[in-house]
Amino acid sequence: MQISAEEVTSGELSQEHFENALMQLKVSGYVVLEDMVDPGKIDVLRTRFLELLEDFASKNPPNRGPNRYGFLLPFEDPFSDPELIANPIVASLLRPVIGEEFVCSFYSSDNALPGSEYQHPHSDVDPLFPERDLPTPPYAVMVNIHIVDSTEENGPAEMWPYGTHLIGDTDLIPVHNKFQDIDARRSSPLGRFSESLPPVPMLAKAGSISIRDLRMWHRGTPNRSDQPRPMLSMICNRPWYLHDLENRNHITREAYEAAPPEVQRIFRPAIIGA
Ligand SMILES: O=C(O)CCC(=O)C(=O)O
Repeated sequence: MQISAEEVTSGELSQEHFENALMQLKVSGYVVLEDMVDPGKIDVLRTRFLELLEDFASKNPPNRGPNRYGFLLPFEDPFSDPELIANPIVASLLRPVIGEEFVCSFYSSDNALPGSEYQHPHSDVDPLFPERDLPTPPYAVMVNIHIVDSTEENGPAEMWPYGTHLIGDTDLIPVHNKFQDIDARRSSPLGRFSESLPPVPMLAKAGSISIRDLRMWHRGTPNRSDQPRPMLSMICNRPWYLHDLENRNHITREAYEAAPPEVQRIFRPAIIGA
């Protein structure tokens, strides 16, 4: 969905855009908002981020499948810009879905490098009530900030926008950690399902922000270009749900106290310290 400069400046979507975006998020499970971040800011973010990625990839093995890395972001300029992490348009869509008091429990990145492969289709979250075949109301979303174009060529994430975020049957929900299990995927019920209901690539220009229900089935795809395809990734959720207690963001006391109140509110699950 194309967001206008006036909407970005005022921090408010038109009524029509608001209703449309909310409907996409609730029904399809995700929405892509285009032209949300100024191209100059994106250049600065991309330049700094690619330095961090190069450093991380030189010191760590791939952790999300071949040539694919995820790592937490430092809470510092340019990543701590309130326009990114407490964006009023994003917040206006999150509040009716995951509540007024939503927080960010994981500020990270997803990076498909050249040579990355298909991931196992997966949901990013285990069901809250695994013993019950019941969908619950939404409680967590992934907010991706696109700092490069996601194209057919460079490994866009693929989505299954058929209500997969509403499935409560744990026998069907794909586990989220089998990223390289391609043979099992092809022969599993999910593999057969993915042929009859094919995934949709999440194509997005740099400067877009996408929001997806964390339960939705999706996967990474091969990056066939010669450049990395990074995305900044914020998991936002109702305050009682904490995504990954062992991998929380660290924020220095000084940076936390210097942040605007809304950023402090959103980032209160982080470990705040010296
Ligand atoms: O980066 C992507 O395209 C998707 C990554 C993903 O879904 C994951 O690593 O869980």
